[in-house]
Amino acid sequence: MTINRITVDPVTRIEGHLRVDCDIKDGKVVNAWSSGQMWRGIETILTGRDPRDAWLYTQRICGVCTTVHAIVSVRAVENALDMEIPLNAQLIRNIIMAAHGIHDHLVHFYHLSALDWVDVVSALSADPKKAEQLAQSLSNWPHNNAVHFAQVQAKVKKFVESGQLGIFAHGYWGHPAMKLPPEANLMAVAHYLEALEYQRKANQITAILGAKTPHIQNLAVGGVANPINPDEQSALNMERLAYVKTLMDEIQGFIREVYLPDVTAIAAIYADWLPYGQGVTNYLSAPDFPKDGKGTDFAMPGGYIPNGDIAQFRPITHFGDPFFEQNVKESIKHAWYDGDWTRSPYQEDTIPKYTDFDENGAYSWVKAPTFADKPAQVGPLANVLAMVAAGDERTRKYLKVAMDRIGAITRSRVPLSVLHSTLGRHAARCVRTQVLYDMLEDNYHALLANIASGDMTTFNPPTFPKGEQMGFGFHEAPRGILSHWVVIENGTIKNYQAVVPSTWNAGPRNQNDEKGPYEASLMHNPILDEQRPLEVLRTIHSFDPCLACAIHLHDNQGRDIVRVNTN
Ligand code: NFE
Ligand code: MG
Repeated sequence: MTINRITVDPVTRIEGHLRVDCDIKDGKVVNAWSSGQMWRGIETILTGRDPRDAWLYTQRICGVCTTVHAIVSVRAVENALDMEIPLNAQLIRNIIMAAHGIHDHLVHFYHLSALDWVDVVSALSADPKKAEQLAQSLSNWPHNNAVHFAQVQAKVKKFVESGQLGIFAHGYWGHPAMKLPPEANLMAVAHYLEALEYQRKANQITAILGAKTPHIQNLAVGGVANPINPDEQSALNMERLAYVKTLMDEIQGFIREVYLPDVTAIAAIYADWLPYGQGVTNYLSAPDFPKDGKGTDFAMPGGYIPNGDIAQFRPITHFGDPFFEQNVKESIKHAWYDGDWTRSPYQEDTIPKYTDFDENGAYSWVKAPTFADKPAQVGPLANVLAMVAAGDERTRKYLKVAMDRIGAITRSRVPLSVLHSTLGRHAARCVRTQVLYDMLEDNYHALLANIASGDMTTFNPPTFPKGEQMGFGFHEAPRGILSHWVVIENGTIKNYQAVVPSTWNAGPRNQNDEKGPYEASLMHNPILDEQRPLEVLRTIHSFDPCLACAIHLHDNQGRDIVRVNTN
């Protein structure tokens, strides 16, 4: 049999520019390459600047995970200064992280990836009454009724008849790998549209506390800039906090009664896909939602799981944990940079050297990170596995609900091992969202209780000693563990590096020529139609790629990395 090469460039419904190449033999992927096709220069401008300003710049690395590069930047500087922040500041940051994560996961499932499984055009032939029966068998969501479904159907019909599918243009409609009955497709399209509303409500919480979104404005090295006065007109008063609670109550129903039933129903109906997409099974995640000002006690555990064996889980236990610091390296052997080294982020340089796409040499702007010298998969699946390994009760509860639902539809006992897959990443993201909602509530109530106790402090001013300090911060961002690494000298930034979730997952082969997580997960995926490689999108989208995050060039000498003549 011949081997055919397919190149998907660019992969759409993601952030940034990603190219994926696959070799296909006998209808299966036998080799794969992931290539980041864009690069930028955000970190270059940090050298020589005030570390207190870094978060405002780093946050512009991405317009999707907007809060995360801000949070982790202040954490890195606070770690370098060995600082503690006030409890109120930690709780306000936690609420922002939870709300942003929920928003991000809803957008990912419904708007960035569901249409790999849901055929919008097929929804037109659904019987709204039967769609109602199906939807009501899955959940008590009040909008799951025939009248609403018929309205959605009429809306989509208008799109199709006009020949302008708009947001639904260019999907692989009618593809032989699409398996949902028309009624399930109609229900899912209805929820796609509703999810636009609910992701916005989650994001409003971020905006209320962060002053705006995308790109919050309320952080400071040492805490937050939300003055608290529960009675007066101030940045954070009872009226604002009550509004946050109203929004929380509104999004809870959608998370529990729509997102979870939808993901588990789709996973069950596509059970034939459960064997695909495993890839790299070393999993890395960060503990997050600190309960104290110092970051020594976390509500969501994280750590490292080698070879998919949760019995070997080793937790990361505190901000500054050397177990994390000493095991992270990046390799540039297969990336478009000058040299061939594998180094700790503190010691990296970034000198571009573009050579065109050379599958045996350099073929990506993304570096290849390793943990303990091995590639690692990051993201909600890594996070959920770590929480299960650490015995987190709520994660176990929601995971059981999800697995039982899949089991009820497939009429089988579904082992946890199915999570190591394309669909497993969706299921884990959904389970994580359930836990994030609990984090939102817990931190909201903790904030109110702490304010009620009379504590109004939100900021501890940092002081910068002479000489050199090094530090790193980590955060479990929506796409996985994010870390920033900073070297400060006499109060200014000497070196700054970010090792980002999509760098871990989208990275090319590493120093030992081992495949990165995207590449490895594509192996053995079935490809029914080489002209329309829907299956490649399914597996790649399940990671929720963000290429702007993955490649953020940095030059610690402050030289120009690129010159663009615009005349
Ligand atoms: Ni640009 Fe991001 C997240 C970060 S990355 S979306 O989550 O950090 O891969
Ligand atoms: Mg980097």
